Amino acid sequence: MQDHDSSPLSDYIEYPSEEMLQRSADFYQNIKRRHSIRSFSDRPVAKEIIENCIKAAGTAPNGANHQPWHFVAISDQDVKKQIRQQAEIHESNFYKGRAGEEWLDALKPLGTDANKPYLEHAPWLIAIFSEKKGGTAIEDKNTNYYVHESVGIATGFLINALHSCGLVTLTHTPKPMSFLSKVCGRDDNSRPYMLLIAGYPSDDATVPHHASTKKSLEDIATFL
Ligand code: IYR
Repeated sequence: MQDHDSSPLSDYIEYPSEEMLQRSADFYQNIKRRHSIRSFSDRPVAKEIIENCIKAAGTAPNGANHQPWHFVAISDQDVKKQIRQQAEIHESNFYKGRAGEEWLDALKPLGTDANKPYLEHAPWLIAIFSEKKGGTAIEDKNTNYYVHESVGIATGFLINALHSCGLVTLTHTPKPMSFLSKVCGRDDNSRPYMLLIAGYPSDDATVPHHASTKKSLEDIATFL
């Protein structure tokens, strides 16, 4: 490797192989209880929990450590209302036909429609932005690399973190999402990536059967 500043890996933990196997099984059992939820309680969730989960997301691997993401965490009722209003306008056009027949058919077993009450009911909306230009310092305006991949992984970390502390989420991508930049006060350098809804499930929350059927290991993996 080329010469560069570094320090010894000091926080790595090796587990005995039995424990490693148990941990892999436990992780799977735990993550398979994650479901996209579309009915939220309005029970509040402490800001510090969301802060910790965003800090966890910020540790995701990314291009050249430029960390090309920004998270806008919204609990303000007026801002949530604005987001709901704008998202529902776009979703209404989408469900009225803009999506096309094939897409609408694919969504039927999920039961989704243009009505998005959870955008107002859930205690937190986290708007995730990707940053076109950046660097390791916040004021940098250099090229960012693998932006989509980096923000996707960070979003995965965030969903996992929220699930781990007992919250449910929904990944929401209203199309187009450009209205989010304005509502969240982001400039041209920020591109809306996803809106993550987070909170407690409502008492009558359901999971569509269609969404809980997962492909087998044989279908999703090849071992060579
Ligand atoms: N954004 C829309 C439509 C939608 C699209 C896909 I692909 C989904 O998996 C679920 C919904 C909505 O939120 O209703």
